[in-house]
Amino acid sequence: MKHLIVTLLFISLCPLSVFAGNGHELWLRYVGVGKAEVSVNKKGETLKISKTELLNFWQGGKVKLQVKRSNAHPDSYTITGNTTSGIVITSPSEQGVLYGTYHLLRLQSTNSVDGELNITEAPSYDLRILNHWDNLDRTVERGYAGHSIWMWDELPEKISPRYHEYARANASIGINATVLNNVNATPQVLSHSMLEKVKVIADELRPYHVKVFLSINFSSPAELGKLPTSDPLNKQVAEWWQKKADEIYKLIPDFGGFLVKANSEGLPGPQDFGRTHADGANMLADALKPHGGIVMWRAFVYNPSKEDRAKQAYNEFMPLDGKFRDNVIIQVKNGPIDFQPREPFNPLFGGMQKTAVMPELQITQEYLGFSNHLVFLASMWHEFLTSDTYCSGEGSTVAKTTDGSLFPHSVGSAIAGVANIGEDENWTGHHFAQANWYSFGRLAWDATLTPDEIADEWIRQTFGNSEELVKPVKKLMLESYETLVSYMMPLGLHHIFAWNHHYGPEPWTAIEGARPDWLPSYYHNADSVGLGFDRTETGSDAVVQYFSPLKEIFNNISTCPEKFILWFHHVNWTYKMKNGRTMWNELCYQYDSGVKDMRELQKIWDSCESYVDAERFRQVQSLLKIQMRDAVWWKDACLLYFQTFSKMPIPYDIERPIHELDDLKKIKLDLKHHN
Ligand code: GCV
Repeated sequence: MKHLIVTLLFISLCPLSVFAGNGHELWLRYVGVGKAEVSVNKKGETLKISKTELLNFWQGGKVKLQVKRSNAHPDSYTITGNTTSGIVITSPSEQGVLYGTYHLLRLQSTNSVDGELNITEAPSYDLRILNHWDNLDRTVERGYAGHSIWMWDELPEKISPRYHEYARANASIGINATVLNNVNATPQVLSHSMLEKVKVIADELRPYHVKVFLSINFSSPAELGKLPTSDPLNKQVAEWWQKKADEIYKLIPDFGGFLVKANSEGLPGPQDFGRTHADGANMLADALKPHGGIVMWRAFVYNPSKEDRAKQAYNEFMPLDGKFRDNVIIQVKNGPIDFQPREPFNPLFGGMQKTAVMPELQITQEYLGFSNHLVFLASMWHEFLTSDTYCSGEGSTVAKTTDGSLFPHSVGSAIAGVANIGEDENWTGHHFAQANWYSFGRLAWDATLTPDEIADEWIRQTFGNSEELVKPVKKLMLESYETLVSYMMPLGLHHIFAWNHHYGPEPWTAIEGARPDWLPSYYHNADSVGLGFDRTETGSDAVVQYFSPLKEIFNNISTCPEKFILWFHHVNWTYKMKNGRTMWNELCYQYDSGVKDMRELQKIWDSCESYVDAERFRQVQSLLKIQMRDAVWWKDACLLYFQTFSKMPIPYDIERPIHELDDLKKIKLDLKHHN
């Protein structure tokens, strides 16, 4: 007993020492031992979790947990009371109480339990879902944190403790669903033996109210079911899917539904049979409907054609608006190309109004330095969610077009994030990549949260409340996104990555016979006149897909925001930017500022050494060195290459290139496993 008291005293006096510095606990580093008395008004597995969490960690006295019927959103909750007389968490559902519980603990961890609490929270999006691009052999497409956490070989017999930890982490930030496997799906995922494994994971996640979905391959009836076709209008095919749905729901009664990548990047789909995306989605929706399941049908489609790739998803899907069943949601990537460091929003947001549309964000950093670069993505997603589409006049933000406020749909609202989770001890490779998982959950819960608010709460929970640490680390996080855009692809440049991976720069790549829309020159169009993709009405006319006044703003070079100028315009090297510099000089200064700002971010982290445990400090410090070197690599590669077209000097007051272009062209990274 004495030993226990001494240990507890030590724990509460020395918070950092309770945890190894490996980051495995994520933001859930509750310290100390709970002193709570917790009462519940009902029995239930999820309520029990709330009770246990509070008994273990709440320092503030009595808490009453109550599930009470009401018309409020089922996931909503209220927290009232104070630490002296007691706190009451009320929700129409058990999961709402759980979200309230984690919110209360979050307030405690961030030193924000102050006086009388009177909090009401309801989620922005009904479905807050992770998409794992995890293959059944446990490799992860675009995954940079080790192998998949789903141990298919061991299942269904052996249950990894990770499943439970994963569910808890997600529930703590309001994530309530997950797609377990890659959108590049194999038909085998629907075999009975696989479904029995999926069932075990679903059982593990259920108490935390995380619902399981699967990505499916459209050719499953032919490939798995051995039917002569997978044509969605074929009766046998529809029956095959119905039977498959029955089989799934027998094992997993609350199964969420299917995510589908069809007729995209070589995957099969309804167009193989002369049918439309709506035909395909509706056939699957009909199979799931009796069970309450939904279809998330991806709009990420493009083909090598004369049409600008940025226009293709809109062209394909707009004519189908209103033609989908009411349990279909169209899942659209934030930008019209593909998760680039910076893109304008995809015009399907606000464009499609009669069909539910959900944003797909990429948490894993496929195009943002893998898990080597520190970049806080709440900044990017905030910019996206608050972008004005003008579809119903001013203020029609992307968030409002998708969260049900402008266009309510009976299927509800949803938002997806491509997970950055793997079996690395710290889950995400880079300790700061945890903040992106965290931010996705928090923004899905409350799309109005600012990057500043999210960073603040994440830092306090993950590293501690010392202001000497919170202030600089917040600055580091909040500046990281602009910094990365500046050293990689400023001014609207996009997709100038290396051919066989998306890590380093290769604006020069030219591969004979390759799909032109997979080559950087397709996007940057550098020539003796200038740089950038002409998407104005005299170019590809992608601007026409946006509502007025946005289309006019983007169309006119003098009103187009300069952060998108090379996205929408082919700009002369000598074009005068708003600050009076030529476009060429501005490009140089942008790259240079990316490098300079990186040096500042490095300094900031070093100044935090005494506030962070040695293990996490060193890991981040050494990754920042890599990021710093990469920033110089990006700057030199892009400026030296584009200079071969501009034929203008790099302004003499900025850092000189330290590489030769020919040497940079020889760099070939062996990153195929990431491809
Ligand atoms: C899962 C990009 C990525 C692919 C990804 C695809 C998609 O092209 O590079 O790895 O495939 O997007 O989102 O379907």
